[in-house]
Amino acid sequence: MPGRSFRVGITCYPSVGGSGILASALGEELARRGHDVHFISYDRPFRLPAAAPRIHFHPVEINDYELFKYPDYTLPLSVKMAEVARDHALDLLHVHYAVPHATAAILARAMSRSGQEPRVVTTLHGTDTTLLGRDAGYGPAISHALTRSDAVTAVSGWLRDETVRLLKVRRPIDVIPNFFTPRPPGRSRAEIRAELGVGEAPLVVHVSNLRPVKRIDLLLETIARTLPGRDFRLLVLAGGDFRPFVAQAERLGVANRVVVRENVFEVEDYVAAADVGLFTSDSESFCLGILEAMFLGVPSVSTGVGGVPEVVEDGRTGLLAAAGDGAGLSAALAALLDDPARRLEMGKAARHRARACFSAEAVVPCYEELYARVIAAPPTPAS
Ligand code: GMT
Repeated sequence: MPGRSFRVGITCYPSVGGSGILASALGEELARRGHDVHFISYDRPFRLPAAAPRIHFHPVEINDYELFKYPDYTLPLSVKMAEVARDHALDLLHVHYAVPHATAAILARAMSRSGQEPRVVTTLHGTDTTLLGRDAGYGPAISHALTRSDAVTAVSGWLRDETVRLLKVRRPIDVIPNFFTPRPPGRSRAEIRAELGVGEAPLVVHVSNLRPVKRIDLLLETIARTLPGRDFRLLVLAGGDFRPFVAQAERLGVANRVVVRENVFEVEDYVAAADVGLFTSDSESFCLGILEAMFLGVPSVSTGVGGVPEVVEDGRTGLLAAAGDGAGLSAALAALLDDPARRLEMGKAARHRARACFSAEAVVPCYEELYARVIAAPPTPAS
């Protein structure tokens, strides 16, 4: 590892979600490069290995006092952050997803002894700005935490610009894109396809938490539009409950073409068994699902919303359609399903772009440089 090693506290949502996945991957990569990494959260991030050198986990205990109608997480989190920062001489707290993590980190820094304050790095992932930033009950607190962070990063240029536009934040925001490191394959393509019972039919894959912004209604509509005259299956790798969508799938007559797997750990094995990705979101700051598919040589058809055009080069490493455009998505999907040679060529270009621009080797040094920069500077004043 070039340069010095850092002692980093990482806070993220530990359950299924792009920001938690990215934060866990970053922690793993930092530890691999010799840094000491301390995860501070209410649960161990689900993708984090059970035991790994230089990775530590500090759970935040939450007391459900009778007096509280709503249990509070921000204060116990900030106290734990300050405690871990003191006991392990952390150089910095790197929080993923601003709410409430950035506010808790600012408070932890303020509670630390003068001269021993950890620096605060906040990484914005999307809905912390695009959804909560618009909420009058959160917006001012988010702006405050961003202004008082020692550095702020966004996962795409689009998200940086949206943050400035929505929150009127007047401070530099570094763009550091997401990265992905595929785990070594566990089961072969043939084994996965046998498990799914899809035979030799082309397989379209969708990976998401199924929140409303992902537009699962549009996903199913796109499948229904594309099916006539074609034989293929849709695999939904769901980080959420698919049951609310079953009725629509039946109404559209596509239920027998859809296979669902919820909360799978071996995402890579399933994605590698697919031929095309399909993503229909109304908003996406980056879309980690597209990147996972690209790394596995699977080109995607997607709405070209938010930061997605920074990930996918339309026509070369995937195909983009307008937001909400079922006909456009279906035409693009049909074009790839009907042309296996184009699909393969696009998949190869996608994998090449993913490795060149969005690998750990390309991206993690940007965080290391940022850490060195913020540690060399004095902490940002609290007010
Ligand atoms: O997609 C979600 O709703 C989850 C959310 C999160 O913070 O976990 O995802 C956001 O962060 C991901 C990782 O940076 C990005 O890949 C997603 O595009 C982004 N989601 C949205 O902007 C809707």
